[in-house]
Amino acid sequence: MRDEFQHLLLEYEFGLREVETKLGILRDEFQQMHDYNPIEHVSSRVKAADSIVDKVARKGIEPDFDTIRASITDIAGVRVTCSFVADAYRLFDLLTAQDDITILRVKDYIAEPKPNGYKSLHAVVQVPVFLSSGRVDVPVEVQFRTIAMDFWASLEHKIYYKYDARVPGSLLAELKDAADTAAELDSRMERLHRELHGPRIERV
Ligand code: 0O2
Repeated sequence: MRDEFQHLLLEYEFGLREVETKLGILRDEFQQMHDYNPIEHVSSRVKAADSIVDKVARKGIEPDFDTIRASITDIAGVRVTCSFVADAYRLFDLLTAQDDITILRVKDYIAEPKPNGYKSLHAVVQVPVFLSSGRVDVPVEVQFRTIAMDFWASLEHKIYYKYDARVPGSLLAELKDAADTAAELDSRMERLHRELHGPRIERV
């Protein structure tokens, strides 16, 4: 049982590597072709075993491997932090257009932010991994966001856990306000960037 679980997690680890390689190739090609890097930072993680067990309990799903595979799609997660909103969408388009990538689900919290102010573009994609036993298709959740969105989300996450999900109303209002400020900063920075580089950003 333990070995089977370890093997399951290893498949997700390989799925992450595939997606990270794809993102690294896009970043390096952009840098070389356009002298421009649309990716600020990429981080990834395989969900900790404890968090998977918590999620299984929270969702009330059967704790067998097949159900876990089918129901929990963020066991492998990659976060792509970009300078500008346009880059977040551009990277999403370039990654999901690749032949061996299948889009399973998209949630565009940039176009439609969550009520608390959370913004990010989420895509659950399936990527093939070739093992000695054959091909397995591994779901990976990829989150695309700007530096400002990432800054906000990481602070909000800390506050949420500090208050054990019972965040006081005044703090929630401040967080929403901060999210609006972050969105305004994103717009201003992107406008400045366009002024600086002219239409070049449109071409790359
Ligand atoms: P962690 O620690 O990042 O892994 P799901 O429960 O995943 O099947 P859900 O919740 O509808 O379905 O998925 P969604 O909306 O795509 O969000 C999942 C992930 O997005 C979360 O993972 C967070 O990483 C991030 N996220 C979503 N909403 C918020 C938010 O309001 N604030 C912050 N800071 N992050 C958010 P986990 O598993 O919750 O956490």
